[in-house]
Amino acid sequence: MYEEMVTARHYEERLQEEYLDGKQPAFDISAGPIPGELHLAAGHEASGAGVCQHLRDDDTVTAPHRPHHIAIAKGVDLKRMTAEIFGRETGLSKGKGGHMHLFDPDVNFACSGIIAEGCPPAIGAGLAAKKRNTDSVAVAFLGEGAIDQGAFLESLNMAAVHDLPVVFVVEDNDWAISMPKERVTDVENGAQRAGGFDLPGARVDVDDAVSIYDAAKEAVGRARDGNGPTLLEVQVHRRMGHFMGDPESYRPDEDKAAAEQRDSIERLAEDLRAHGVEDTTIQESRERAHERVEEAIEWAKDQPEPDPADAHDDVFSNPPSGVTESDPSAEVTGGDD
Ligand SMILES: Cc1ncc(C[n+]2csc(CCOP(=O)(O)OP(=O)(O)O)c2C)c(N)n1
Ligand SMILES: [Mg+2]
Repeated sequence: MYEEMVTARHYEERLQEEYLDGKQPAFDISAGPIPGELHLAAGHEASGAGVCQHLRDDDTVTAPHRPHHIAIAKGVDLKRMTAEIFGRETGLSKGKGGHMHLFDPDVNFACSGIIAEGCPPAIGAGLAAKKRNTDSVAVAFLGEGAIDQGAFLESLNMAAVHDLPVVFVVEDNDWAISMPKERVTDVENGAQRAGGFDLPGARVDVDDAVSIYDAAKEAVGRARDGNGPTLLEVQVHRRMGHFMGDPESYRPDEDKAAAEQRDSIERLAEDLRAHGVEDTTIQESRERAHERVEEAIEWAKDQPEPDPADAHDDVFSNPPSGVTESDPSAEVTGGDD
């Protein structure tokens, strides 16, 4: 878990550097090697690592717009994921999805830029597992800012009514863009939502990977054993802006400083030391993680850009009339997608 968490943190720090390349001084969002928006998950690492430790490749995970730590923990190929973020042809979706639309069928991972939108596909995966009589489970991650979304609440209901092998994991980082949790919802503990659907709910109050691991073990075990869904809320923290370029002018300095104090990676390192793990072992783990990230980024930056002539390939399942897969320049005259 420690190595995975260091990988995820270093990944975000390196993407931050790459992202800013060429975008200054006027912050041109389309410039540089990573065009478009980028939501980094530094501070969320304990959640992905603690939960996904209990998952297999055949289990499904859906993540929100802040997905990298979860993708890494689920075992998504880091090189192809990085190529996707850099918009390269060898990316997971040939560079057409970008960082909010990572999709890897090899390990059943997907994410979406629409908040709470991972919940319905996760219950679909849970229903499929149940109908196929397998013991696969599905986990939907979402932010605390999404706990009043219809897609989430309807999914809780459906999962409960059909007793589906699904775990909902709410990552509470205290903020939804510039909106603190208490201004948008009356429940301090998002896991209370479970009560309305008569399913088990639990909250992990500290940014601690081991506590999240323990809570997720119970929840995933319950789903795998055929005992239905669980709602888990886990406390994480946001070390960076909502998206890259967010000046965070709405955020009190003390809040950011307090969040940084709650570093789950340092906490886990201390736990490891307390359990007799040598500093050199911890350091080697860090070095392996850093090397893996550097290798993925170097590889991705070397990959070819997609051919503009392929722009419409794989985009429409039923192309609008006038557009053929190989002739994107043709005039679009409407369609039924
Ligand atoms: C349905 C929907 N409404 C609004 C948005 C715009 N939006 C993007 S992220 C976000 C806040 C998400 O906050 P939270 O769920 O707490 O996740 P966090 O960013 O804190 O990880 C919003 C409102 C969206 N993507 N989808
Ligand atoms: Mg949030």
